[in-house]
Amino acid sequence: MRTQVVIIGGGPSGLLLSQLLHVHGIDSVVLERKTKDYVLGRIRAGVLEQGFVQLMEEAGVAGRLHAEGHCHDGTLVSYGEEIFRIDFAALTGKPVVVYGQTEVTRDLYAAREAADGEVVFNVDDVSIHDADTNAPHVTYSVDGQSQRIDADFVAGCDGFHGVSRKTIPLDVRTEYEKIYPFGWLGILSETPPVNDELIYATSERGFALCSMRNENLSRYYIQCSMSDNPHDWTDEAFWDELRRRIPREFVEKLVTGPSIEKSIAPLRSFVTEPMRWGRLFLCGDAAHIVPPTGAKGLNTAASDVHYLLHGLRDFYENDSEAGIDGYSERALDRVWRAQRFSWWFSSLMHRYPEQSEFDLKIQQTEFNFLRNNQSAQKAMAENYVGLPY
Ligand code: RFL
Ligand code: PHB
Repeated sequence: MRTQVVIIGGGPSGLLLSQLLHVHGIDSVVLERKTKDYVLGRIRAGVLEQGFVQLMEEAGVAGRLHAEGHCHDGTLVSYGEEIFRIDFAALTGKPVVVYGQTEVTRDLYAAREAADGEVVFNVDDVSIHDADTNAPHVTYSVDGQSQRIDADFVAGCDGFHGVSRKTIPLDVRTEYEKIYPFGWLGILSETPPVNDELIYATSERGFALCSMRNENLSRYYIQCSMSDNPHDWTDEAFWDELRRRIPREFVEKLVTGPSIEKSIAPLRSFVTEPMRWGRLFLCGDAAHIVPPTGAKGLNTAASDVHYLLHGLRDFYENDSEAGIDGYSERALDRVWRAQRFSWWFSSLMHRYPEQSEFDLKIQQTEFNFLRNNQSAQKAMAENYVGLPY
């Protein structure tokens, strides 16, 4: 088989890239290790930047997002009983849109199917060959049969645990990593959200986030130990702990119910450089991970897709390699800014195991500075709604 771009990974990065390439007349094949149901069963991101929404529009898949997504003009931030609002609309003129990653992925799969786009599920043993030449190919097996696809380019959209990043030789790549000494225990429940905007809360007992998917579907997280097991957390224990971490006025409004999903996510900051090796380009979690506090993971994956799309269009439409040559540098510039923001917001909002009295005072002072200083709020809002591409 032959195609122009082989895309490894059928998560949001791979599907968005595939659909955008299709809109611009470039063929691709997506290879996904799991089944579609498995990919759609992963509960992840919920907050989209305008840049993401614009890419969904360009891809021709923004109908349901516009109908069912909710624009949020601000967010609440609390420290114990102290609470204030960051007004994104007043500070930046832009909102964010709450629309789950599951729905984004569902819309993209529907569009790929409607366009007869090729997505191969259940692939095993994916291996990238000759990426440092102009004629790369990918081998894989499906149902025990070995297959080969020849292509002009390979897009590595296969997440943090994929094969693409590892294909780049160790002497070519540099990895930067920070592991946080805690995780997030998240639940989904069919209850109305406690507030119509998100609440990022911190307290003596640690971080909590009140988020949502729609009017009757809430997403809540609490900071937990990475040694915790989600099965040991009863729903009651989760709700009790959440109540201890959010301001009293919201404790009174909180509607609880059975969880329909419960899982623990680690917090990690990670970047690999460069994001390109010959004809192989890394996009999204394959190249970088942020702690979820700033809601930047999926959004940064989307900016990578944007830069790569422009590079590939430049190649096919203008016979120019300038765009693909500049891809890694342009993507990494924005990636590091998202890393900085995610690290800063995570550091502000979590309790650390060996935090000294000095560290706590600094955290409290940082919080007060953000609450009282318009410039600090503007910087926060600009990063949260998304820096320009
Ligand atoms: P994904 O989603 O991991 O998809 C990669 C796909 O590649 C497949 N794969 C392979 N396929 C073929 N061969 C192989 N060898 C393969 N190895 C892997 C996998 O099965 C999978 O389908 O990466 P992608 O597409 O780059 O998307 C990244 C996002 O999923 C991620 O950044 C976000 O979910 C992060 N994130 C958030 N991002 C936001 O922008 N806003 C948020 O509000 C937000 N909240 C979150 C989050 C991530 C979380 N978790 C669970 C880490 C909240 C949480 C709790
Ligand atoms: C979510 O709704 O899952 C969510 C929202 C904001 C974040 C992280 C996760 O910062």
